[in-house]
Amino acid sequence: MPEAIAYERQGDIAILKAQNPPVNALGLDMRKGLVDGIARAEADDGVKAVLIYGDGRTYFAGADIREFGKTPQEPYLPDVCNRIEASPLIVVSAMHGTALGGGLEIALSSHYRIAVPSARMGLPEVHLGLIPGATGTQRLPRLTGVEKAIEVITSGRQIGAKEAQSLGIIDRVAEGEPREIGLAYVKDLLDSGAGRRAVSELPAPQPIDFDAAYEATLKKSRGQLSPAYGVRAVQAACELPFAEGVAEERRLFMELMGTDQRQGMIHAFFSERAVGKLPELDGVDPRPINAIAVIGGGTMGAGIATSALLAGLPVVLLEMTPEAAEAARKRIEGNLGGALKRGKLSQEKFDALTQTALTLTTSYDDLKDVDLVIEAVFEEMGVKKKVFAELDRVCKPGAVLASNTSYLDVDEIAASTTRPGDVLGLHFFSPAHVMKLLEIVDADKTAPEVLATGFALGKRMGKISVRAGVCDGFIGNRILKTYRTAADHMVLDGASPYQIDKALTDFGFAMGPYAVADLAGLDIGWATRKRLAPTRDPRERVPSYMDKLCEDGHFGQKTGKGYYIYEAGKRAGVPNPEVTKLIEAERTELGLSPRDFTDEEIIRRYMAAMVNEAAKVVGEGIARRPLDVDMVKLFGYGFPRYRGGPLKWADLQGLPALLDDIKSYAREDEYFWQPAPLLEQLVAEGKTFDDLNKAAG
Ligand code: T1G
Repeated sequence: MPEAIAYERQGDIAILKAQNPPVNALGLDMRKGLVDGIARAEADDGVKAVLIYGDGRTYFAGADIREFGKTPQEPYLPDVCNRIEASPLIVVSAMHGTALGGGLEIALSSHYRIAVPSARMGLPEVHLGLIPGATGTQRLPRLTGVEKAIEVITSGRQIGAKEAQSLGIIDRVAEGEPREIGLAYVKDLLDSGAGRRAVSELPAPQPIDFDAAYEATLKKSRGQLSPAYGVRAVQAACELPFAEGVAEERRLFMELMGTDQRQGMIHAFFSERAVGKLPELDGVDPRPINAIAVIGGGTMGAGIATSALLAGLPVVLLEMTPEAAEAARKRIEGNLGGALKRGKLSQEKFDALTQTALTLTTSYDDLKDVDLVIEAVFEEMGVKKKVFAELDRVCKPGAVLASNTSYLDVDEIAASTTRPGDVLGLHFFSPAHVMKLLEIVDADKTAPEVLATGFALGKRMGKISVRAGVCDGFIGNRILKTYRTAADHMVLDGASPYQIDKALTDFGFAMGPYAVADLAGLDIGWATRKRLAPTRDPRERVPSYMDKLCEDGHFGQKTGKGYYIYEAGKRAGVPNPEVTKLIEAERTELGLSPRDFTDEEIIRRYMAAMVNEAAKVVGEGIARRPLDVDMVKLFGYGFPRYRGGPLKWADLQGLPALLDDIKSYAREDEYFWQPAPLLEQLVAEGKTFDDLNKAAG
């Protein structure tokens, strides 16, 4: 096992090379290696300076996140930073890749900093429910001033080398390998007689109105704590001597370390990276994808085509008529228009994507050479089968045939072809070129390499891909239907849709279920209610008050009226009094006497329904692991990231209490509230959903 930090001497320069792939995370051995390396350099006769750089793809990318929640071991990172800065030798950091969190804090404790032009740096700890905990909140504002430091720390964004130099975070940018540019810079410094330069000895930065900044940050982060804590830590840099500021930073850091939010966000960090890795696909090579086709150029088809074009794939888009095909091109141009306006896409690239990489056709014969087809036509089985019959006729052997259906049975679609092994579901979320989630539906006959091809495409499109089994609504929409129903039941029993929306946004959702329904279009729910009505169990409670609004042509945002009324040009709506009247009328008709609901009870019931159905989805193997459900809800349904996902939230709440809730609700409505067998099993065995994640590997 190579040393975590390799020591080397070159002339009067000691070189500390970090070698802990893949990202030089600052685990215990790295921290010890740095402290020992500095001491060795100081004791090494003739050494005048130290160069620190990272081997492999990056400089230190931060503390080792896997160590969080465990007993911290010395040397602690803030002490390592202070030890580096205290050295009588000049210490220089040469950065490449991503110098993040504790990595940037090491650099800020160095006396001089140089970076390659492609280097990126930042303090992303807020994305882990934390704040910089190794002096970053005390050193950064001394270099950049308070406002910029607060912006960098509360956003957690990555900064490019050029901007970092303009902010005074780094001293020099140079082309070349980090080791070489570092050595050259050290030589320049020694030749110029430069001395050690400690950021901590710079004057305290000018204060601002921290209470106002704190409140504004808390409001903006919708209940997430860490950004607002970042403001208080920077405040300490202004109001306290350096060492006391560092102690205050540590106090705030450890307070956050003990929160559920920290656990939720670290769960999200690792789950986001694990969800696309399926052990059953180890060693399975995906089929090559050099060109794809999209059937249907409506909102979804155009979004999928846009996402593929942006991923560098040529797209053949098929529509029924030339006019419809041109309309699809217009939609794609609209999707790309935003990036063009913001300068993220050049006019030249825009033209190349919409004129060259995109080909329009009305003939299936033009699909004979593509490697993968995604069907995005009207959500009706007969229509889907017609399309797949055509694809079966024209597509080359080995082409992957995918359906973007949100609900329909992919096994049935596959069975309508002669090559069911080449069929899978690729369920995108609207707008498909923006939403990161991709449910990859693994049908009964889907071949492993076809599933692997779906994941390869998802990676290429920058999606968070999650494997889902076949059932009505797969993972996301199936669970949505259940917690949405729980909300509808609360409305019938006395709660208002607007109180429910408020309770859920306070909980951290970007929007409540009724505002989401208006955004998605009330006609979708209406069509589903009608589709399922013939087979509905009489014990099922399904409110009908919204059918009346839909019959009158009110489908939400797209018609200006739904649960809310939308003034032209305004995204947020105001409650629609007609809805309240319709609800009251239905309660009277059903002989229901409304009762009050607290926000807390609304959350408990809504989340209990979500968790219970999610446990059924995992228990049936529709989702492979609980973390798969969490990622679906985070990336497709606006679940607050700082809660980690519904099943992580459930673990943090305690499964026994949740099961008790469900059992108490079942006494009111045994049909709807049937405890998930998996939940009962976990409680009986004293286990958690996280135990299942670990077991699934
Ligand atoms: N600790 C442990 N493992 C890490 C890690 C880290 N900091 N960063 C990445 N990994 C693992 C990751 O799980 C994956 O593992 C592999 O490395 C490659 O990562 C005191 C408190 C650096 C931009 O928040 O943002 O310092 O899945 O797939 O897309 O103030 O990783 O292969 O088993 O993401 O090229 C602050 C987190 C820590 C940076 C590279 N630092 N990392 O992205 O590769 S808190 C961060 C990233 C801190 C101090 C505080 C990204 C990346 P596996 P990857 P990538």
